[in-house]
Amino acid sequence: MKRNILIHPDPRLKKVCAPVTDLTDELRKLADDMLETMYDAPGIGLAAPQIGVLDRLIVLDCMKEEGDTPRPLVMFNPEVLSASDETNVYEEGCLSIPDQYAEVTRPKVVEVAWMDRDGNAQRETFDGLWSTCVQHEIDHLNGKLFIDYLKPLRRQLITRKMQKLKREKARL
Ligand code: K1U
Ligand code: ZN
Repeated sequence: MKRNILIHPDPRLKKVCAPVTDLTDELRKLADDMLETMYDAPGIGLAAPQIGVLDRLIVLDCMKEEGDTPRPLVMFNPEVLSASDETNVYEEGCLSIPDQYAEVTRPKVVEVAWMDRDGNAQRETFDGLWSTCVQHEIDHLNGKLFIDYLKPLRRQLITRKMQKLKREKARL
């Protein structure tokens, strides 16, 4: 089932999410719904708070080129174990901040641990777009948006645009 994606500003997007302690069928269904919502958007990642659920759950699939084999990843309680000193700049977007893009500098390579859909512990090193995306999604779990890396004036400008967008949507 496709879920509704919250648009910034929304207090739920600023919350620190709670760790998942018990992997239930309800949470597996939530992960499936998030993948469906992400692919439909379309996006390369989605975090549970973006659909109003304050649990530490993210999904991602950065195989975005035509003909790429999909690689959906479901991560409960993702954690960055180590990050490279070398950084990378990527022009990021966010499904909760539609049509706004900005360059964000992040560690180029990160090692991440998580629990998968079957409850197994996983660990992997990510580089390139996968690294950018997994860091962006983990930020969501800590109430942080990519615009929080920007200068205050630029952030305020984007926030005002989003407030206007939400007012227009509410009028429809
Ligand atoms: O978390 C989100 O809001 C999803 C976001 C993830 C992301 C994008 C860029 C850099 C870091 C993290 C998106 O998926 S925005 C949409 C997007 O980037 C995209 C959509 C279709 C094809 C390719 C990319
Ligand atoms: Zn986002």
